[in-house]
Amino acid sequence: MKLSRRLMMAAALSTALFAGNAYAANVKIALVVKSLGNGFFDAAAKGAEKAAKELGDVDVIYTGPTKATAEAQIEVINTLIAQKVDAIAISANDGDALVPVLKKAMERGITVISWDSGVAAAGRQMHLNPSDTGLIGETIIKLAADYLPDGGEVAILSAASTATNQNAWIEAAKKILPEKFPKIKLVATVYGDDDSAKSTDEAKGLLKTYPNLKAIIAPTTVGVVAAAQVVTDAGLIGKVNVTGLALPSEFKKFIDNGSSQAVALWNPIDLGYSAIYLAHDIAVKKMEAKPGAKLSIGSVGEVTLDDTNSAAMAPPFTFDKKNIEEFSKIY
Ligand code: RAM
Repeated sequence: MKLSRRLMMAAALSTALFAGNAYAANVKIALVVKSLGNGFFDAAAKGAEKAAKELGDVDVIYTGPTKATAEAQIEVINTLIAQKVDAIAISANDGDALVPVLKKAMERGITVISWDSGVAAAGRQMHLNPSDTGLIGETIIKLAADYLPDGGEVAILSAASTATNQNAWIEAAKKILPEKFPKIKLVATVYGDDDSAKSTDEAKGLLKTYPNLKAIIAPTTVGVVAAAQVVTDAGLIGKVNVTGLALPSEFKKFIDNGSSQAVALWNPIDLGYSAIYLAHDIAVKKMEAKPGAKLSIGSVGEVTLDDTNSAAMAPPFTFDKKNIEEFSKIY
């Protein structure tokens, strides 16, 4: 009896060693998103699972609140701290409000990184941007300007008013507007909170308040769908062009029906993959997040951290009539 138990233990041990796992439990990494039910984050979660499979010793906890608010994310993070996860990779609804709770997580030995929408430097070890912020800001204006040779009024329908990523892109867009797109007049910026109903109301409000509006720019995959649906339902196809950042699988129908000429985005699967990969390698101390560090991200490649420990991935990609069909099958 004793012998066979010892044999069984030896067998279990060699299996663990063979798996490269040396007794240790898997690395538990929480992929915390702005809100659940958002197709963009579901695509990122697919990438997260892909990374977990390749790394072989990761359990991904895909989680987030139902509403895209900082308060709701704080609750989620407190639960993850109590659960003793090894790492948190978060897309933040507010870069400052989350700092205290994320500091608490780091004090307890949890690795914290932000991705997509950043946390202020004090609340994370590194931040991964999907692309260069200035380039995204310019892209969202250009997408509208390309179809407005005579210029005209445009408005922005954003996500939450506290969202780090959208606020940075809008700021960058406003900066280059006068110099590069002097004929484009930005008349308003409104916030749909990455909530379909609120985004719909805000888009309707824009059309009512600005009868000469030529384009709605929504740098959010939730807002852009809502705006295109509103323009379609209002019979304004051809009068108001909807553009911004859109997930091809959700947005193809609006390129098809002409309510939008073109939109842009990056690969959300690669983004989620990278977030898990980096959180893992920092958590297991394979690499250290410090200015100038070159961090390798499996099949995605490599990024270099700047002096705020932030890095950016690839340039945004434009989707229009010619290619949206192909990309709609991927994400
Ligand atoms: C929404 C979210 C996300 C943003 C994309 C483009 O899904 O606001 O943070 O990166 O749009």
